[in-house]
Amino acid sequence: MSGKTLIAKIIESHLVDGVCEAGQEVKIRIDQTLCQDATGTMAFLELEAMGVDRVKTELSIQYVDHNTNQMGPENANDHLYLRSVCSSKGVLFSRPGNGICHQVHLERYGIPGKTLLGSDSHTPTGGGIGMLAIGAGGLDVALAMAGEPFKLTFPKVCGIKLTGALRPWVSAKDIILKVLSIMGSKGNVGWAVEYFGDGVATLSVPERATITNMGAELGVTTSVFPSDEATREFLAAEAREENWVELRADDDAVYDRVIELDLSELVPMAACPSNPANVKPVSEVAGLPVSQVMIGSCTNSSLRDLRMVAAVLRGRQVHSGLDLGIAPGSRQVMCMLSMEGGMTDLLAAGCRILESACGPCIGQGFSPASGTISVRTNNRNFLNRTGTKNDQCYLVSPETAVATALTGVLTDPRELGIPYPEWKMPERFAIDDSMVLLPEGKGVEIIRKETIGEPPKGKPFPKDLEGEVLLKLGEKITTDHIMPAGAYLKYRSNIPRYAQYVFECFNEPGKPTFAERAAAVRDSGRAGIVVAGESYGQGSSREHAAICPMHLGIRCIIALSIERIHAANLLNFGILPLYFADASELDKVEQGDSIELKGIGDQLRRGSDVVGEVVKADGSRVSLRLRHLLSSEDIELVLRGGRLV
Ligand code: MIC
Ligand code: SF4
Repeated sequence: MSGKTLIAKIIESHLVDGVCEAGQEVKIRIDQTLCQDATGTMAFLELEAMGVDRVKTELSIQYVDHNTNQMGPENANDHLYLRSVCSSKGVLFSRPGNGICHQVHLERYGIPGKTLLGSDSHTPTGGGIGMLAIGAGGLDVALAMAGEPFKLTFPKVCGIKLTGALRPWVSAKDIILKVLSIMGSKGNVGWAVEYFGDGVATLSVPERATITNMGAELGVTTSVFPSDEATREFLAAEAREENWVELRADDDAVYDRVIELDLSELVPMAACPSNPANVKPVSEVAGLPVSQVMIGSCTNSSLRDLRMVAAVLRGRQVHSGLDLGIAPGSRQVMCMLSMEGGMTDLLAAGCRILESACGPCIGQGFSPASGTISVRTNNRNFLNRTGTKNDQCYLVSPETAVATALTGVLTDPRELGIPYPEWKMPERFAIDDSMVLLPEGKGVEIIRKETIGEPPKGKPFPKDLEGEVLLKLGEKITTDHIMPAGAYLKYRSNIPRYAQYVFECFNEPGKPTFAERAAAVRDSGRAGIVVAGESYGQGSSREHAAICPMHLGIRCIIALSIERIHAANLLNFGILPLYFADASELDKVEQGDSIELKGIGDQLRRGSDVVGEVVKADGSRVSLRLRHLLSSEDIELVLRGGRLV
């Protein structure tokens, strides 16, 4: 018998149903859940629709970090609703200003060996402290709060063996960018990543969390680090040493794939526009003129990162040709920086201090000027995500970001020629949980203002599916393409309004929008269909990328492959995820064609093959070979029209 991976150990200790073998469906108990406000309102409306009085997890927490702009009443209405519904249902509420969900959760609530399900794709940040932390759609998180087990495919595990130690000016972000350059951002569905080897001990928990956070960009289910002395040190500094347990894979654990990284060989890296896996060494893009630098987001806004930035900026000035924005990850980070004097260094250097929230990472302000380069420490640089059309966003480490802020051009920080500030974990962080409200329980009035609408209900599938191909897309279509955030984020609680922006980036001036075309097809009684290439639904967990298309009458997505969280969201909202049998089948379909799938329910139940016909504008017909990957439970779910019917 060979030894076990850490991921297998945590799954086994939470197993409710299924067999722990790669590719098999398992159900696991969820200990903790987290929601953020942009996905949380729907999750709680769904929880209410399920008739749940009180959550059944060990800990459930709602953070307000995404929609804090409050342009108009919508965001504040969401906050009021969330605050009241959490109080009534037994959920902690982290007030706006307390920080970004993943950073605060790591600091105050993450526990090694526990399972965490979050309605945000970067929930695997918790893997930095040894949790099995997974992102999911809001409805799946609502089900977990209701006490239901979470269903996942037992992953194949890629072991990443770290040896050596990072050299000065090379940091955790460069490790995950290197991993992204090896594994890519597509084709990793069904995998999870586990870090092991001597190099692990050289990384502190905040550095590990940078790596597990951006593991989301690989498209893997989760990423996990062992829980060791460094984990104990971090928990002790958070006055939570009692939460520490030692956890690691067996010495003879067998991984489905092993990647070896000698940390001492790594160099500063940058993810170039417009995908996190489009990675090059910074030296290859050095010298590009930059109009703004943004240091923040749940990837790189810990005390470790910002202390380093403050130390570099001490006594120096941000280059006059650019703006440097800093958004500390949490109130704790902000307080520590203030107490230690780092905040004064940042202000004196000419930084723009932004709220401790997601902000620019999700296009909420600080958008760059058109046609200019923005350098950010975030995890995603999908086209237009900064809020500027056709943006050019480079993702880098805080070291590269601060070097760039000093010189005005993309700069390899090793070229700065100044000593690298050393990082030491504080003995005690500034702990203050007063911005986390504890629930009061039953009897609390749930405040629902006029901008908060009900989640829409699904409709059962017709016997024969007949529909129009409204859009034919290429590969790596992200949920940001499907359902843009930025300026429209405030409509998250109003599905008909938000649905107007589905696939907005593909609309052409002077022509009907996607939403208008889809609604017309829906109102004529036909189904809407979207086809795409590899890796459809990358990125954000936002279930709005399924709910809003559902509202517009989309019944089927046919792609070469679909990412995990998005495929689950489609099912939850009664949209059938199908796959082309091979790339030549995709070539048969054009936008404007009709597709007929006769006896769709019977076909799904009979096996994995689905056959149909493409009907061209001139009435000619071509046969179509498709596949599905649904369990019998999933088939009945989607045929019913999803979970909310
Ligand atoms: C993101 O980083 O894309 C988001 C915004 O945090 C999303 C959630 C959302 O769209 O509300 C995510 O990562 O899941
Ligand atoms: Fe917020 Fe950006 Fe992190 Fe998403 S990736 S949770 S928007 S900081």
